[in-house]
Amino acid sequence: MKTRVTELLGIEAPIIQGAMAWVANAQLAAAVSEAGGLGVIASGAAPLDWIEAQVELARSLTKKPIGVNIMLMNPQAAEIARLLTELRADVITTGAGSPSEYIEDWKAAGCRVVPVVASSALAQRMERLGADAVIAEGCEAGGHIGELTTMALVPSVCDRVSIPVIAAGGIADGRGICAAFALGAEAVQIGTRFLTVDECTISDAYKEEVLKAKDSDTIVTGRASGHPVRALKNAYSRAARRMEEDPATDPAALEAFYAGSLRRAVEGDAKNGSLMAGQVACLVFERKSAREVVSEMMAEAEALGRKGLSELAAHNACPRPLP
Ligand code: TUI
Repeated sequence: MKTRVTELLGIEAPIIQGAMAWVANAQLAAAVSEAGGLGVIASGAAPLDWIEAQVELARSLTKKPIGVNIMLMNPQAAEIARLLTELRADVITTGAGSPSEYIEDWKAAGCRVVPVVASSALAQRMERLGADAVIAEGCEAGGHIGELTTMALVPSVCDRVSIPVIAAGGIADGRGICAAFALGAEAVQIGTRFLTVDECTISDAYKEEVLKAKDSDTIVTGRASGHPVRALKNAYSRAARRMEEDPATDPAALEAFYAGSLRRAVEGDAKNGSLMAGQVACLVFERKSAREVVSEMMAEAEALGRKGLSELAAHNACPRPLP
């Protein structure tokens, strides 16, 4: 299918893989791009030489477009921004901040620029500065989140910018894609559903927790410090929340407690690591390949898209067999 986003990015399915730090490497990104979506390498807090090597590895694994994400809270963001210009990344997505100062250089290098926004104000600023599209990410998402839900944010952004909008947060199947399109989005970004695909190289312990999760199993920590993060409930996230709620907690001790927590989860410590995942972890209950996930979600969305409203209202069953 075609939308302005598939045309802009040169992809077949309007699905962008979320750039999950320590998770979204060349293997996962190449698998999603090979499946017809846009794979995205997360630069997270990784060293420059790792980022460059991952981009080169992805380019050797697929000839299709690949995106790279820059996490703007990273103190090294300026260096990474320069590296992505030099590498002429096909697509650059950004998160956790405003990429205003980098957009001009990226555009001059021929990159497509697609910032993640959590408000319509930032979306409008990004459009003015030359962004090609924006990803409107609601707080159902995993990891670092804003305040608004996808249901409120996506139509609000769509009403206020002319560039294409990609919906993110709370989408894990064809129903979610169809709903996002009804809100005005022209593509979706999907993170959590890709955590458990065969090509995702995170620990099995992390994958098992995602597969087991129910709808009430995520928690938001870090609100007090201004960096809210959604993750699965476990010993780590519950302890973080307790420390945040205790007025006697030393802020430096809390920062030290957060440090390295995502990496620990990715490497297999499902108790003391931060198992970042979105609320839709409850919709993820099977292990499949990236290709199967992309084609299944698109088939579900296309089938729903052919229905009229009253037929849609009668559709109330999960499109996949529940475990
Ligand atoms: O960035 C994300 N999700 C992330 S980044 C990350 S790494 C991390 N690890 C530990 C602690 C904190 C982060 C894990 N997950 N999503 C994109 C996103 N961007 N969500 C929300 C925003 C956002 C919020 C405010 C973007 C811009 C913004 O305002 C910027 C401004 O200047 O107005």
